[in-house]
Amino acid sequence: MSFDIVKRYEHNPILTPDDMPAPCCAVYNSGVVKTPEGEYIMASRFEEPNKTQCIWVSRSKDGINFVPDAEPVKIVCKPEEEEEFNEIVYLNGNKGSLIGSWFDPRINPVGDEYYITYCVGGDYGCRIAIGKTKDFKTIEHVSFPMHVLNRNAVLFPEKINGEYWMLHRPQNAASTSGGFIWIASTKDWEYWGNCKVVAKPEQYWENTKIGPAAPPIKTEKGWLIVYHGVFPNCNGINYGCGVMMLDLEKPWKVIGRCPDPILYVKEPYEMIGQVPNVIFPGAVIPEDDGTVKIYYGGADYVQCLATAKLDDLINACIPR
Ligand code: M1P
Repeated sequence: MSFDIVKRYEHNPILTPDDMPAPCCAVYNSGVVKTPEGEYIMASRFEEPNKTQCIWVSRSKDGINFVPDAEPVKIVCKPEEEEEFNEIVYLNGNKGSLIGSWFDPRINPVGDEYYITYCVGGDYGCRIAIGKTKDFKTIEHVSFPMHVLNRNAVLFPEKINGEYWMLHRPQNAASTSGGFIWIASTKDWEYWGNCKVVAKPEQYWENTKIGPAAPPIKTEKGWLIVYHGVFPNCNGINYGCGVMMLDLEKPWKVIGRCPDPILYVKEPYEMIGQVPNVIFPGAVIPEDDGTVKIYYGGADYVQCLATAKLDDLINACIPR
């Protein structure tokens, strides 16, 4: 059974608003990377009490105990891009409003560079942004790869067939509901094409929508993908986390998938928060001992950690 292959860290949550150096009402849905030097860097969605959101980085030696930076990440763009950037990320057409919104960051190592994919909110709806960073203190804006009403973007770590590839989720116009996992590719980070549907909900637990969660992991069997799926409760939503395998050369082709969630809402810190019954994975970090660390947000409030054996995740994907 796939239900018991993931173990929650016994002292979850690993990061809460009380750990942060500035007032906040939530810190969650983080992307994480382990650098070649062995440092874990976590970029979290940080919500100020006035609901402005930003990305806040914390660092760790063991992947469990994280120390937040003194201030949030700065997002910078070239002077000629500033007008477009501000119009897209700020509310009220940026007229007198400083309420911007960037959230749900993913850290994507591509080659020897770190790309940050994240969502921006604003007058036009949610849109994916891509940035690049060296020090995780400043993110340099690269592009808005897709039209509005797109989210959950993650990047493949290497070129496939000479191009860079991204998984993402177009959403319904009216709400964040709806949506399948799509793929697109680019040669230059500016213009994207080859847009294809990769996967749709298949089981009850993921009935409402599925979205890519963490950058794909290359295995001998294919690209291992962790994703979130949502089930509609009579009083709201209920999230789970699933796995599937994509073809190494044709990453739009699902070659294996687990019918059950590998992680589903069970603990109080996943049920009680700003949005109840949410587990929102954002990173899967392979370790040398064959395990992986799975980082996920709990109830849109705190940051949590779980572990699994990489082989168990691979074997949970039933070939098709
Ligand atoms: O509130 C649950 C989640 O809702 C959105 O995620 P998605 O539409 O991809 O399921 C995001 O706002 C996410 O941050 C949030 O955790």
